Amino acid sequence: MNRTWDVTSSVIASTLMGWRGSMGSRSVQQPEKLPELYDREGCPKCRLVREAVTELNLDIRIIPVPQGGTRFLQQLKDVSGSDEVPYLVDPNTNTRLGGADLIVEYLFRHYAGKSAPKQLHATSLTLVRSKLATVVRQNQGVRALPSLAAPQDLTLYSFESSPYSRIVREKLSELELPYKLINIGKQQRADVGPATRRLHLGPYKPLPNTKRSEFFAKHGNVQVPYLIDPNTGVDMFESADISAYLDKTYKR
Ligand SMILES: N[C@@H](CCC(=O)N[C@@H](CS)C(=O)NCC(=O)O)C(=O)O
Repeated sequence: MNRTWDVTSSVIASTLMGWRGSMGSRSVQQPEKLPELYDREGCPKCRLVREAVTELNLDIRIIPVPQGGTRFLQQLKDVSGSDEVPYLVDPNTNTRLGGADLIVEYLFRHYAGKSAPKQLHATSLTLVRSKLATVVRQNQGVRALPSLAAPQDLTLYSFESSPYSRIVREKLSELELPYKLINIGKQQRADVGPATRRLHLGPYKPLPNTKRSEFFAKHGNVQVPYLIDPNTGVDMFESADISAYLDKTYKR
């Protein structure tokens, strides 16, 4: 896929989903242990769970189970009794759940003390839109590629609707690389727009005492995707560079 279409089709995919998974809640109760999500980029139901996780501002461990992948398939079957994604394991509450609606409702109930918003329900219309988003992306992220395992999990800063972050998440899915997904969805008007051309005039200031303000203090701006690979000591911005790095390091 050429770069222009890669970015354009990712923007179209986010537009098809109404840019859900852009906003993150202002407060978050990050649990002690990371909830784990068996996931596949491009799976219409998994997308709804990831949208919910962005909106809750929750960090989570993603365990990719692409079609044809074997690295985590048996583990998924062992914990869930099936090969279906999405599947959530929350070690904080000893919860194991399959199915987008059940997972999303559990996450909202447990981590926000309220019911999940209607737009995150897996209605037929929403699933058709989510499927279309995958078609527009030409099924990227859906099928496994031959890859090397990473001894330690990678870390990705992202939010679900971010077109540039999607490109990286698809790659991590195809290469069956588990990662800590740190969601830094937008929390105020001033966060809207690309890092280099925000719609808000004047100097950018994230909300204080947030993951965004922590990121800003470290990097001088807030931009996703941002990848950290503890296996090689690499940390980097720029979706095209990150994709090339992942191919070079993990694709066989
Ligand atoms: N050239 C960069 C563009 C990255 C970019 O613009 N990311 C947007 C999200 S899609 C961003 O970080 N916006 C600022 C924000 O969310 O605060 C890349 O390819 O990674």
